Order: sequence, then structure tokens, then C-alpha cells
Amino acid sequence: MRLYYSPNSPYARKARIIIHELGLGSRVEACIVKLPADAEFRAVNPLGKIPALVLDDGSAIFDSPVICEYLDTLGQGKFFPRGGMFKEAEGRWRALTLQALGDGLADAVVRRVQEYRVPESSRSQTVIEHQTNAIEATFALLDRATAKFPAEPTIGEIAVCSAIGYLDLRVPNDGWRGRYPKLARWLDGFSRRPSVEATKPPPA
Ligand SMILES: N[C@@H](CCC(=O)N[C@@H](CS)C(=O)NCC(=O)O)C(=O)O
Repeated sequence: MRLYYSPNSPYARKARIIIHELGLGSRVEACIVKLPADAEFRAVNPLGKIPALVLDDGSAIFDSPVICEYLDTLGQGKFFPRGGMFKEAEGRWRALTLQALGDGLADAVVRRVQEYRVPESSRSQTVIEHQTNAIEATFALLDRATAKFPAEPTIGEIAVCSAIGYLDLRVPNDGWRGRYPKLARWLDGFSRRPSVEATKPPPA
């Protein structure tokens, strides 16, 4: 298998954490992609987005939620709790919804970073405000939710950790730790997992 990724991508980091956690490293060749995508990579993923996973039979899998669930199944992991009746089902939908929240947080941070790269004269304050509102509301919810995060992490906690890691990389002086201390404490503990340490983005 080949994983196309970038060391900074919060979406690819989710897959890299699962590969590390489940000991799949020897089965996955990691291949760094330079963005924007060239024609060669668009033949893998026409959307030109990373991560993408190419299986041994040549078929491609994307985007990150699909790749992560594939890897979890392959490695017999438990990052995607099984769907079932009643209580079990809560676990699965909670994990998937938390993953959607983490991925959405990453989307908002990426979009805001892109807007800050636009020359000031044509930068949209509306876009910046819109994304900042999404980021702050998500942080506030996560700060309350950490009390109920399960001891055994799911894809949801992995997505949240990856998204915040990306914010820390791009906006190191954001100061969110002071505003959301419970979330900061949870992230500090979670970041001690070897899989999280091993996939930390290199300094910008
Ligand atoms: N929903 C996708 C998002 C992937 C994504 O946006 N990746 C970024 C890199 S962090 C990318 O490839 N951007 C290139 C582009 O949009 O052209 C996922 O979860 O995999």
C-alpha cells in the first residue's frame, strides 16, 4: 500500500496515527506529495487532495475518514466502534460525529490560514470572522466534552488532536490554551502517545 501525504496535513496525520497505533508501518509506503497536485497525483485522486491511499491492487481510497476506517479494519483496531443497537450505537455515532467536528475544525483553520495569506488590501474580514466563529465555538464545545472522552480513544479524539496540532503549527500564539484549559490538559495527555509524538508536524 502507498499513503500519499504531507507531514503538515492534519487529515493525513489521522491516518498516520492509526498506522502507528496498529503497527501497519511495514505494510505502508509513505509518499510525500507536494501541493498543488500535479497531473500524476490527480491520476490517484482527481480532487488533488491528500491523504490518498493506493492499495496493492492499484485501487485508490480517499478521503481521510474512509482511509482511517479502512486501516482500522485492516489492523483490527477499535478506533471505529462497531455500530449496534442502543448503547453500542452511541459509541459509533459519537466517534464519527467527533471526527466530523475535528475535521471541520481543521477545515476552518486551513481556510483562515489561506485568507491570511491574501494581501491585506484584498483580504476578506468576513471570511476570517466566519472561520474564527466556527473555531471558537468548536473549541468551547470540546472544552466541555473532554470530561466525557473515553479512556480508549476513537477516531474522534484522533481527529481533534490532529486539527489542534495544525492550529498550533500555523498559529502558535493563538492563546487557546488559556481560554480552554480543560481541552489543553486533555491534549497534553493525549500528545504523550507515541503515535502522536511520531507524527507531530515539523516546525513551520
Ligand atoms: N476532507 C478531506 C480534506 C483533505 C484536504 O483538504 N487536504 C489538503 C491538505 S491539508 C489538500 O490536499 N489540499 C489541496 C487542495 O485542496 O488542492 C480529508 O479529510 O481527507
